[in-house]
Amino acid sequence: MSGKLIVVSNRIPTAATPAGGLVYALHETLRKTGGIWVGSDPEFHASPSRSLTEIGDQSAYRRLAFGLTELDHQTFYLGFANSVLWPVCHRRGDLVRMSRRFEQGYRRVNKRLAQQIFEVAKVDDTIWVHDYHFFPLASELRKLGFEGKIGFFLHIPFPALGDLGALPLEASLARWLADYDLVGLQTRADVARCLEMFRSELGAELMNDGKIKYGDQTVGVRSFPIGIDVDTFVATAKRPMADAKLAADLSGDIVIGVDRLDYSKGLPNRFRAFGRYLETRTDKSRRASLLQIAPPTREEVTAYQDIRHELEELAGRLNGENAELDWTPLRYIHRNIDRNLLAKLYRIARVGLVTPFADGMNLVAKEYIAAQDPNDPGVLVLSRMAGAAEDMTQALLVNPYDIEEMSEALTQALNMPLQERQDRYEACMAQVKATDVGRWSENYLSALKDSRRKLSWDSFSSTG
Ligand code: ADQ
Repeated sequence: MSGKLIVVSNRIPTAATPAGGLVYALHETLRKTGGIWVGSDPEFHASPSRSLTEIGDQSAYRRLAFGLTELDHQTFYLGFANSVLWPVCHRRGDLVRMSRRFEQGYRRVNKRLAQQIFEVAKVDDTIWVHDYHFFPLASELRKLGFEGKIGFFLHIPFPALGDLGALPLEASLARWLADYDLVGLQTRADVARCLEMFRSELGAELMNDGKIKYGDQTVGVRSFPIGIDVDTFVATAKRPMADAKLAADLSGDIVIGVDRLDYSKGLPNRFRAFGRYLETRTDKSRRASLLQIAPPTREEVTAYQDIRHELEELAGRLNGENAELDWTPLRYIHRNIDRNLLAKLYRIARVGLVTPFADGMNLVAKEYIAAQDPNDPGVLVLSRMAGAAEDMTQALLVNPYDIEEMSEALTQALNMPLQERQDRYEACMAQVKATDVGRWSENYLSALKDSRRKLSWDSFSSTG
């Protein structure tokens, strides 16, 4: 890469060395290459100034924050990004909330951000934009005359053609995405949906080299399944738990779930499936516990308040009906947990229960596998609807709408012989290693470097 790398994401990490998969990987990439990370800082409430503001430690690369007004927060972030695009991409058109103000806020923030980035970008720089908050950013940068490479990576599922109808007409994903050089998606199924969208678009053509021709430019669409920082996670999980009392309290058959409290994660059905498992188990002396860690997220959005109430009611009922004086079947923790402790909790859990209705990838599935003891691994029960299921086919795959099937999978997982657990673990672990997040960002950036937006003659004959 000749110029510098500019990463754009909704949030910017404020810690000198951020913890956690994706943020850590991007931090490491920028630390090696130098460059700029642009994002909004939750602590930075100033009204949007014309230029980006330097924040945090600037030693290895620069961190530049953009400000959001209260109106931007309501319309761009809570509104269009999280009450329109998020539900559409997660097949929940019924939860979409429409407002012209949302669209205006989304366009306003993307336009302003493009201007702010244009001030610091040179033509040989590469801009890597992350996620659904910024679909139109490349279009806005192109309007300003930026001719350099711009890549996009979507972390959440690419919507099905039928679901795109729930977007306002002006929000044309095809038009917006065509202004990038390379669109990265999580899975092959996402790529298929994205190509289907382009195929149905007047003026877009699929070229011989697999790229999309749109107007006088081309865009590449490819899958880059994201992963975790495997070595760090394995090493953390191996260290013994510091709190001996906690380790003793958590003995027995622990089933673990770890998710942001989001309606896409399928938590109510997970609780129901666990309740069904308790009801139907033949050995009543066997006391499995579900440890569900679900920190709050986007609590100002009504759909998130509703899911919280539903879960609290379900948890109360499940414990009321099944608990004994010395046994609480469901422990439901509504806050963040230190990642070191999280890795150890995964390791002691006999089952990792990951049952989203829709999920771009789901890193918890990969973290659970990486944390296991290879000599005595636990079992991953994984929704077929998670991107992770495309390659982790040796997990126990379940339909997250089918309570009975999930309850049976729990029984199977808790009774699985050692040899089968090891075989399944090894197959899943091979996939986790193959998608290590460091390699993911290298692969993406190298493909972006090789991409070319302007039409070349060898790609000219179209396949319709
Ligand atoms: P998320 O929807 O946030 O990510 P996921 O991939 O599971 O979903 O990542 C969550 C991360 O947060 C994991 O690293 C997990 O350990 C951590 N986490 C969750 N609950 C926690 C808690 N209580 N305490 C501490 N840490 C917690 C989006 C998409 C996914 C996609 C990722 C990455 O929705 O589909 O896999 O981006 O691309």
